[in-house]
Amino acid sequence: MGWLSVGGVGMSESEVEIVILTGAGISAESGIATFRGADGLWEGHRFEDVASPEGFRRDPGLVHRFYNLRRAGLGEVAPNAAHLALVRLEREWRGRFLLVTQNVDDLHERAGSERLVHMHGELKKALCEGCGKSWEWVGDLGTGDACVYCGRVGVVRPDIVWFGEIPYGMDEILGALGRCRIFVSVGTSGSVYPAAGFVDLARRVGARTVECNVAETSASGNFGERRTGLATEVVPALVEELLGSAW
Ligand code: BV8
Repeated sequence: MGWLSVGGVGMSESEVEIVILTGAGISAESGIATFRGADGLWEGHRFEDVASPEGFRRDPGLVHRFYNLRRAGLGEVAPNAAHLALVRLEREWRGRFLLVTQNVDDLHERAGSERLVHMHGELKKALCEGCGKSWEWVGDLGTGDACVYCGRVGVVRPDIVWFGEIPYGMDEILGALGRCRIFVSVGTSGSVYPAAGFVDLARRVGARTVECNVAETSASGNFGERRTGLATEVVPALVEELLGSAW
């Protein structure tokens, strides 16, 4: 077991925890559009209007269509070199590791990630607002679908965390952020909370913070380091550096 000098403090590698946060930018080179790369509108609707409980109550058919299109699109995309580099880091890093994604696509798990939290839910899951149960779902969802557990109709929705709803896995995420020595964000604009505040929590415990993005973001000033470039280029290079532990 090697020793690392983390900020001048000697630590055994098994103590060094890495937390990775990904956003839509890591899936962009796989062909999945980012949220704010476009004009932030979907079929003329503000994203926040469609991805909200109010939007779902107002027009469930529109919201189901928004997610059905994205769920169907998963069959046409594949993980890219950035997803695969994070799998290598998870498998070869000798300390603790947690990958938190804001993305609702399935590219991280298809790449092989296991220590993974989908804090904003998953396209390939359905949720019953009647009994609260969730289940795997790969086809279209609609207002006529019944809950596979309680049988109710009209209360089934995509298992997605919408604006104003509590993200999944927060206890695990906050625990890891409180222990981490390295925090890396990949492909996120830092425009949605609480994810956008994770870097501050990592800095508060003295972690090394690295932002990987193709461009500067409103959050860039909160990071100690930046790796500017395409995720498929900068993430494999950063993983190589971290595993070389020459830092
Ligand atoms: C919460 C699922 C409390 C849907 C998403 C008023 C009322 C209620 C809440 C609020 C309020 N005001 C503010 C809030 C909080 C709110 C919020 O933050 N609003 C924003 C608009 C200000 N947040 C919430 O409501 C959250 N819940 O606060 O509950 C709470 C808090 C803590 C603890 C307990 C309770 C819930 C928010 C979840 C919303 N759901 N997604 C869906 O996906 O359909 S958000 C959605 O946008 C994404 O999931 C993602 O998380 C988020 C941000 O998107 P990004 O991933 O960053 O993507 P974006 O397009 O913005 O950026 C892409 C980046 O990639 C860019 O920087 C680009 O440069 C880069 N890039 C592009 N290509 C590449 C690249 N980088 C590298 N390589 C490339 N090739």
